[in-house]
Amino acid sequence: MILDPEIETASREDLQRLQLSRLRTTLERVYESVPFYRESLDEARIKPTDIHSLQDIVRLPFTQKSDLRDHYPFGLLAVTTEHVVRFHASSGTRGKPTVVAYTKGDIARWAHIVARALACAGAKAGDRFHNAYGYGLFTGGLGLHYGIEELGAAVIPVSGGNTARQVRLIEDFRPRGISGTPSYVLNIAEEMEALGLDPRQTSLEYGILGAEPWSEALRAEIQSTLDIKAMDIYGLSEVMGPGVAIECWEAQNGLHIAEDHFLAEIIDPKTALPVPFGESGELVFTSLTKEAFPVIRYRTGDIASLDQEPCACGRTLMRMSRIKGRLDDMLIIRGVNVFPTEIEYVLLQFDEIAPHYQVTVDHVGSLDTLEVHCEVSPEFHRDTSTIPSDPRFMSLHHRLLHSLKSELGISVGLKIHRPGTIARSEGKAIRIVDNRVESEIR
Ligand code: DLL
Repeated sequence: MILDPEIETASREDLQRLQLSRLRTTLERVYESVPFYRESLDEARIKPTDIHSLQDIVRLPFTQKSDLRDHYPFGLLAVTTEHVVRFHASSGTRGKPTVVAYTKGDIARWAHIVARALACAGAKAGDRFHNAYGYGLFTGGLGLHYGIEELGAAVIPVSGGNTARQVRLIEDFRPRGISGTPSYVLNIAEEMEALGLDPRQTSLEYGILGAEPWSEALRAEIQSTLDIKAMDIYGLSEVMGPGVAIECWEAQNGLHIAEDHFLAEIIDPKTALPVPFGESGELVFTSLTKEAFPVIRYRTGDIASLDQEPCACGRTLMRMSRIKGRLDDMLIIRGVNVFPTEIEYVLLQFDEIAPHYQVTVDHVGSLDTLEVHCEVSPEFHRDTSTIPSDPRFMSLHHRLLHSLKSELGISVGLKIHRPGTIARSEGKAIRIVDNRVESEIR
C-alpha cells in the first residue's frame, strides 16, 4: 500500500523542487546554529543562499564519522539539549561512540517514515509484528517500534536475544511480520528446528530485514527456510536510523529512498567526485528535515549504486541497490578487493553448507591471508559419518575451495566445521575477525 501517494509517486521535478527548498532551509539552519558547519562552509567560501540547484550540492563540504567523534557528545546539535527528547548512539567498539539526537518533531517524522517504509514492504494496519531488533542505544528496536505503531500494527517488542523465547512468542502471538538482522532471523529459524518445529509452518508472511550487509543468496535462503517474503531495510543512526530506504513488496529489487527527507549521492570513495547512475560508489546522504541533528553530505562508508528507473510498484522514489559492503569491511588481499557478502554468495550456492560463516584475516610473512570458516548443514552432517575423512566431505571441500578461488580471484584458506560451530548472532553478525591489527575485531 502507498501511504503517501503525493510523495511516493511524485514527478521527479516536484520531488526535486521540494528537496531544493528543504536543502536550503537545512543549510540556513546549520549555518546559524552549528559552529562546525558554519566554519566548514566559510572555509569552502559558500553561503546557504549560494545553493540555487540540487547540482550545487557538490560545492558543499563532506561530513565524516570522525567529525561526529570530534564533537562528542553534543557538539553537532542544531538545537539546545532542552529540545531533545531522545538520544541514540553507535556501539563505539572502536573509539568514542557517535551520538545522535532527535526533537519531538524528528521522532514523529521518523515514525511516519518507518510506517511508510513498512507499508511499502507489505505491512498493514492490524498486523501483529514481531520486532527482534535490539532496543536501546541502537536505533533498530525503537526506530521500528514507533513506525509499527504509527502504521496501526501491533508491535511485539521482543528485542534481540533469548532465542527460545522468540520462538515461543512467534508460536503464541502468531505475528504476520518480523524484523531483525538477517543473521538473527536465520538464527531464530534454526532454533525453531532445534525445538522440533517447522519454520515454514509459522504465521509469518514477511520479514523486514537489514542493519547488516546480506547477499541475494541469503535472502533466498531465508525466504525458503521460513516460507516468507524478505524485504531489505536500510538506515544508519547518523542519518536517522532504519527507514532511510526500503524494498517494496512488489519488486524486491532495490530500496526506495525516502527522498523527501534524505538527499542521496554516490561518490567515488577515492576522488570524492560524483559517479553516474548505475555505477557503484560510496553513499552520501544529506538530511532535509531533521531538526536536532541535521547532516550535510555525510559519507556513510557504504557501497551501493542508485537507479532512477520506474519501479513495478508505481513508486517514483529513487532506488539504491542493496549494500555491497562497507568500505571498512572491504578486505584487500594481495591487491584484490573482497567483501564478505561475495564470500557469502559463494557459500550459499552449496546445499551442503549452512548459512553461517566467518572470515579470518592474518598477516603471514609479508602476505595477508584470508581463511573462510563455515559449517556443513545438519543434513549433510547426519549423512556423512566420518568428517573430515569421508570422501564426500573431501569432495565438498575441494569444490567449495575451487568456487571461492574462481569467484574471488584469490586463493583463500577454507575450514568447514561441524554444525553449530560458528558463533550465532543476536544482532549484527561479526563476519570478519582481523588478526592483522591486534585487538581490532570487526
Ligand atoms: O543499523 C540502522 C538500522 C536498523 C537499519 C535496523 C536497518 C534496520 P547503525 O547501527 O548506525 O544503524 O548502522 C548503520 O549498518 O552504515 C550499514 O553499514 C549497515 N546497514 C544498515 N542497514 C543495512 C542494510 C542501523 N540493509 C550501518 N544492508 C550502515 C547492509 C546495512 N548494511
